[in-house]
Amino acid sequence: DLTPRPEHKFSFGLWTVGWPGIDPFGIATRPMLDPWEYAERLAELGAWGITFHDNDVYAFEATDAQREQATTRLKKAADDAGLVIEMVTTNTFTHPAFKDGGLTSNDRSVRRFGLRKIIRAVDMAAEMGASTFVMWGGREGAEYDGSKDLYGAFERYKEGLDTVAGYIKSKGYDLRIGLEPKPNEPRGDIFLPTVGHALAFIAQLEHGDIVGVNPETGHEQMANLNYTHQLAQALWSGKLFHIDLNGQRGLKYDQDLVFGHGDLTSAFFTVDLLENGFPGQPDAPRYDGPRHFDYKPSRTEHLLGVWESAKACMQTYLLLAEKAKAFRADPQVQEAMEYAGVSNLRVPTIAADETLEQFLAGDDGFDPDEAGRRDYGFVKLQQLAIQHLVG
Ligand code: GLT
Ligand code: MN
Ligand code: MN
Ligand code: MN
Repeated sequence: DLTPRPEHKFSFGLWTVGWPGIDPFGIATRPMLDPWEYAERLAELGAWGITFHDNDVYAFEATDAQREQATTRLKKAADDAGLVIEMVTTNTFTHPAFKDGGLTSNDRSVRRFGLRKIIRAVDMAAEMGASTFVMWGGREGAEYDGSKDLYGAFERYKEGLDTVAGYIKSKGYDLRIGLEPKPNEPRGDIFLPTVGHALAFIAQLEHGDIVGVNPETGHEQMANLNYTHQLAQALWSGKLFHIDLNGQRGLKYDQDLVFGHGDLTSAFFTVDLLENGFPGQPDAPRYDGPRHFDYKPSRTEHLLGVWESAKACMQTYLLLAEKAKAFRADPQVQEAMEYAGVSNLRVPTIAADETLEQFLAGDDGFDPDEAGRRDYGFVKLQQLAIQHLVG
């Protein structure tokens, strides 16, 4: 059954379906609706949640009264439609003031303004009942290496994150921060370019316990990385707080295609990890958060195509989920996995009751040549995945 239902936890950024097609070379190709109209329509399509930036809902220059009015209206629309506002984020990239960043701008007055804007959005996120606060530092970076005090940039980034996370704790909000890595675009080089960099940065924070990652499919692929491996490492580290699913075809500009419209085989294994966890590892963490799509309906599509593309994201996910279940349940696959040694990797290399001396004293009668002649059968296993995927 490929009908999206609330239990699937599908959610969409309002800026995704709400993108009117403005790109660096052209103006809008379709009208912009009010935020609540997108929310209502997404609920009809079977979505469970929505997410948004402060300025997706009210203008950068909105008065307090205007902010209040817009967020109240959106919250009511979401409640009436049965939608969860699961994540909220801040826009610290559109206004020209942020052209050199929000938390790492060379201009201290911009950093102070940016930090206040982020903290105001944290209050709004808590009011909306969100559980995740995403921070995508798209403008935190540089085009020219000489333009930044790089040590200062990391210090200020840390200062900013710790201030926001410390504020969340001091208020007792039930919110966690998801840092979203991206290697480039709009900056030539963005700080925290990949999941690995974000995890290493989080380890340096004072309040890193409530800071994790929000990896986006295309962003990791723009860095030529394996998205599923990035998710796996974040999960293993207990830091996979949120996800942005979409599609990307190779090393080029950020395409934000429909989920599965990029590297389909990779998408299959992404869904396999999200749906099946780490099979054979009962104590391993599982991701049970939102299946959040951060894509852009292509500029060639009008409103009909916007809704078709949102449906496509959810349908592709459900198709892949079915196939990933069937893949894992297939006795031929299980046999191929045994042959490949997949379960062997779960066995600790040194036995629990073995001392390091005992370990170093023996050689297990190991024959390197024999090990070198081993056939792993990974190709056969992959072909079984392909059979499930396209069969
Ligand atoms: C922007 C970016 C996305 C981020 C959003 C959150 S903003 O659209 O391209 O990848 O997830 O700030
Ligand atoms: Mn993107
Ligand atoms: Mn994007
Ligand atoms: Mn994203």
